[in-house]
Amino acid sequence: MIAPQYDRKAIKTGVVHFGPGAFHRAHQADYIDRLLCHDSNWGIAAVSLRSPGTVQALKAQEGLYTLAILDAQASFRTIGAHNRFFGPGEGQAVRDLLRDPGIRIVSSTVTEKGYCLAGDGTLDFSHPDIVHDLAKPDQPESLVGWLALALRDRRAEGLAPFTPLCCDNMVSNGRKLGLAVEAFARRLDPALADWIAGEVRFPNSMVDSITPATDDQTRAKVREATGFADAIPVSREAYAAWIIEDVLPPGSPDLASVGAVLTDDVAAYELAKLRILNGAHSSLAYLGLLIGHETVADAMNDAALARFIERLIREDIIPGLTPSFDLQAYGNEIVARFRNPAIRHKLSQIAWDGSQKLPYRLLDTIADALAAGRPVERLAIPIAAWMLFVDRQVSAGLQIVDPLAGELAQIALGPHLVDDLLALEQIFPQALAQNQQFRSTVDAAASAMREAGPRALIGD
Ligand code: CS2
Repeated sequence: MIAPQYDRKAIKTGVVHFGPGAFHRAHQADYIDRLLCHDSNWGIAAVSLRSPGTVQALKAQEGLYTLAILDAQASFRTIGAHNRFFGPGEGQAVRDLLRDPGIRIVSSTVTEKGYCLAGDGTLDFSHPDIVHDLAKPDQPESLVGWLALALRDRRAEGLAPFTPLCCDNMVSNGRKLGLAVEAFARRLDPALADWIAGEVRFPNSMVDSITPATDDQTRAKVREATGFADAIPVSREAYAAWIIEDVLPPGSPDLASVGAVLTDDVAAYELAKLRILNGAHSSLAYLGLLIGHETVADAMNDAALARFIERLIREDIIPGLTPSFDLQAYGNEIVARFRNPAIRHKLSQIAWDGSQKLPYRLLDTIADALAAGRPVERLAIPIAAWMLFVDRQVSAGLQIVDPLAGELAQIALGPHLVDDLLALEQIFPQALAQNQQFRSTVDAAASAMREAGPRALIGD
């Protein structure tokens, strides 16, 4: 294994990261690893208080693991950015660390569901983790509870706050997290909530790099290329982008020096990425799985499906976006990325957590199209495909990975699949669910798909 090009013993911890899964280790940790070559203040503490797996494995490898960049040419690097590790049962040590003024960034990739938000994007006070954390604010389970506790400690000790940096795929991710933490704190101590509102920056950020889950094939590839039997390598495509709202306070890591973009206008990039890339990804996932494909690249090799996705992007998604940059070129680049044969990105991975992903990825586009009088027939097809996917999983006795899995399964077993799914307010905002045009278009697409199969709808 090639060791990182900096003195790991000299690294101080400056970032605490909640959720050190594959995406974090392939994306943010890569930026930080390159930063550490010229600034040793930004080692990352990896925190995973619920599942021990990754943290244990990271510890066992002294924080070192391989990043495989799989594209036209493959390359392999050793990342050594993590220098502290906290798993289940180590909450007190995390609390102590978060008091350290050297910690400037508390970042997170806990997936959409990890923020405990309701359908309208505000904190869900009925979420069991939030109920728990309000009852026991010193022993939080949720990220929101953790941030509130750690900020409370900082304030009590007269210290400056750290900057929470949300790195999950949600519209206005930082703002939503900030409002959630403030609302949570307000229930406990209004003065703390005011301090959070006034002193803490919650930058919005857009993160992008296609990162398939690590499997035995990834491990074998890494072993063959590097000779290192890495238990936890990660792989991604060569493309990576990290766009961060330019509100980081002085003393923050210089992420721009390693290629992150700091800008006042994250919104345009964020919306374009979520709606084009993630919207097309989810559409490919549900349609591709119903047709019988396994990976994104397989699905893109299906000429009719690829044409459908390209039209969806060009004729349905892009017209709803403000053209602040060349969206067609951006869309074409995304389609080319999907075709990358070196990446085996399973459609089933993208299909997970549909209830959390559909709103930002497709439903917002549909709502905008309806408001502007544009057609929604094509956009309704992936929604119908998600419904039939849920139905198929349940009928086949297969697992649905989704925080609403219980509700979804119950609906799929009943007689009114489309109506009952549309009634789930956590997914479909009322105004959309009650829109007759939307309802009838989704209903028609689901019936046609059930009778004639997905190919009948995507065209040739
Ligand atoms: C994917 C994303 O799994 C998914 O749902 O759509 O993880 C996607 O690969 C990334 O957002 C790309 O940046």
